[in-house]
Amino acid sequence: MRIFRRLIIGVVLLIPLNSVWAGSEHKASVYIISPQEGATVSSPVTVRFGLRGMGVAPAGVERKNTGHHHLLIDAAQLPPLDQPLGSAAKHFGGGQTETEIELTPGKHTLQLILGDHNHQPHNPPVISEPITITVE
Ligand SMILES: [Cu+2]
Repeated sequence: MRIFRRLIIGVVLLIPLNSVWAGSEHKASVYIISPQEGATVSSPVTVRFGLRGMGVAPAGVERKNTGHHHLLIDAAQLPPLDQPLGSAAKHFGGGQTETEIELTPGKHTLQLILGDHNHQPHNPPVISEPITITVE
């Protein structure tokens, strides 16, 4: 009985959250599958991109709820989100979902941001948590 009651409470709590999500244009998220936050790796580093709630399309291909990955390496701050992503980000306009990058020994940060067919961040923007890794 107690489990049943918890289930009901859970469902009731989820309803308002759902209506909040429905209010925004999308509920997509982008994340770095690997390496993991805090990992020690050797260069070249394979970075795998994860995307939930949207699809990957190559640059130049206009399709609703799609985009291509952009990788920020050691970016001190996010690029402007109201204009197309420029050379501060590495573009994966072919629709790639992983890459191999050369990094110098030491600490580095990696962060993903999705851009549309024009390399423009979505509204709201789809940005991953930054991760910090150590290269041997
Ligand atoms: Cu791009």
